[in-house]
Amino acid sequence: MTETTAEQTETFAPPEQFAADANVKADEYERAEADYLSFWAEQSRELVDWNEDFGEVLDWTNPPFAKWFVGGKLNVAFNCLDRHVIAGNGDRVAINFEGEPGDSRSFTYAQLLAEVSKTANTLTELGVKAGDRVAIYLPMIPEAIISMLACARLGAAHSVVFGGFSSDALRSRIIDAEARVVITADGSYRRTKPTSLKPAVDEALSHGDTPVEHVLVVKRTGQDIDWVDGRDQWWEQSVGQASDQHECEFFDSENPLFILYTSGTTGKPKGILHTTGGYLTQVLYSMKAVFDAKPETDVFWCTADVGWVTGHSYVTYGPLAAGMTQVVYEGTPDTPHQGRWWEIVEKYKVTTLYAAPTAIRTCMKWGEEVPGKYDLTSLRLLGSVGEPINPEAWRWYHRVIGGERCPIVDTWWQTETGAHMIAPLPGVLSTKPGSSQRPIPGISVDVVDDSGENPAGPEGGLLVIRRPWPSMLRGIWKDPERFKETYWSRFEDTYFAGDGARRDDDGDIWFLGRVDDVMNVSGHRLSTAEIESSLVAHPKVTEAAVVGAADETSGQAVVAFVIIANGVEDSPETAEELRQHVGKDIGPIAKPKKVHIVTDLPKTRSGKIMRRLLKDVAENREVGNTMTLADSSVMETIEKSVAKS
Ligand code: 6R9
Repeated sequence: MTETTAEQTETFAPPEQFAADANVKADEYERAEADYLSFWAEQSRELVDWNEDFGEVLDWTNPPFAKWFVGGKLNVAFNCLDRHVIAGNGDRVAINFEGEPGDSRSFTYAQLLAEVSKTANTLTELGVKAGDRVAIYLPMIPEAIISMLACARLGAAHSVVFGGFSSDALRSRIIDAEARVVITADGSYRRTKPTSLKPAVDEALSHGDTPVEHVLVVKRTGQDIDWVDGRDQWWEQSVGQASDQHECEFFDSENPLFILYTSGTTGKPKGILHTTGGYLTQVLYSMKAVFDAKPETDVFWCTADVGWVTGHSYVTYGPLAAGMTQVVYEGTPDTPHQGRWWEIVEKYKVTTLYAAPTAIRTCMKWGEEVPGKYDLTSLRLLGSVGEPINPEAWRWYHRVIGGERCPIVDTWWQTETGAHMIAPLPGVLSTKPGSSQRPIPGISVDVVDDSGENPAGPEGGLLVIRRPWPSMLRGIWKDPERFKETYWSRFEDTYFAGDGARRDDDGDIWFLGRVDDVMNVSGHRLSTAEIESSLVAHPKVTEAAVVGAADETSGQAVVAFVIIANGVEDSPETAEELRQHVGKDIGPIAKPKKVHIVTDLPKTRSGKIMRRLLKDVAENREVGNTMTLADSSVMETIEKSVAKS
């Protein structure tokens, strides 16, 4: 047996008590498979409060456009708030907020309902109606969650734009979604320094080409900001004075809930559209089955920002709809010290921690004595999301953070899938470091070869999803053709996820990374094309190629190869200027780790850039087969200039 197979067959059985108390038992897989539509209907009726019951479970007469829980009516915010208050749990803490500078606030379910009602009344006054779109550009503060729920309450779709994105990124998203209102803050705290947000909104709206009528501004840092009279309003004044009573309407199961933009293989981000009934059903089912949610006793903490899908499903909608007490933290893991996360776990007695492998690897680097100083015994379940978790990080997470007592659920899913798709059921399966294992009950996936006809061999193949699922994306905003083309054209009636995967001898799934030109940097999706277009838009650049190079901490790092214009100096300053340019243009996470100035790029005879070869260079490997290059000496020249820089 080779070392890798030995590693891969090592498993960790769930602790006995955990298995005995688990919400979901082993028979669920079979039960769901026997009739997956009845299974989802049953879950939906059990977990969601429907104001009017649905008829047909799934309408798939016009694939790939799905309708789930046809004719049912619900309100997502009612499910996240009112129903818990009605059930007598109004005094349960919904959110324990921890600000980066050390301020904290908590909201019970009754208080959160009052805040959301006030915000819904304010938005109504600003003209927001069911069917409209609202852009949310906020730091990780409770107002972000309150704003999302207020939109959901009104039947308006939100488009949350990550606070780390630039004004250009914000502007293009506002224009594409035709948002009428922007909710933002003066600024936020990042590594103890106040950073500004409102100026990016001002800049985004300064071209006069957006439909935005109002900007609602939360005061977070108190820094000086510009003000546009008639357009801008302080949250504290408007929401502060609004009534805390709001009667909600109930909307169709397929009413849009949100649009969330994500990187694809072309430069233009895709507006992924999610609706209400199916989304809430699967998000709630995953809370129950994968996170084994126990609302009376659990303290849930998902460390993701609401700017990403993980924050949508597992900060805002999942935990609140499930009636959990959760922790929301504004800042970075090492502010003001490297033990901040563990201090928070100890302070709030967190039971369920959901984080990204990149953060775990960073904590590993800081050393186990850091978490060793805190009491982490409240933890009972750990989760991982965003990228493959390498077995070494998995074991560290299991041993150092979980005290060898907590199962780890490695959850594979995407912005497009809305909720978990592949993850172990923690009370049922023996977990395996590095593998997401099996689709959750009710979901059917496969790993196929390039033709899509055959199961992939041991070296792996492409991950596909066989059947529609409740929380699937309903389309790309205003672009049905791109929706079909991107996900449903490679194989007929089968969803193509864009991920490479393989199955081991037990049938467990291991992810191998993206198979397209999408990079994964610290669990965030970035497209090579998007960064390349940003670089070539700079006057000093004539051509650019970007690759994701393996990186110990962030999974992948952005490495750019650029050809500069005549007369521009080949200097470290130029490279730095280009890095900063991308940071400003797209956002700090897109800033290349390295910019190599080169005189040529490797191209095929048909003119396609061979990123594979550049990746070899970026990862310090011997360069692979250059036979198809138009000019085979290019790679030597590139290697020489890279060695120099
Ligand atoms: C939830 C989220 C989706 C892409 C996905 C895949 C990668 C996410 C993973 C994982 C291996 C996991 N990914 N979770 N790869 N194991 N547990 O991250 O959504 O930002 O849309 O990214 O992330 O490549 O296709 P999103």
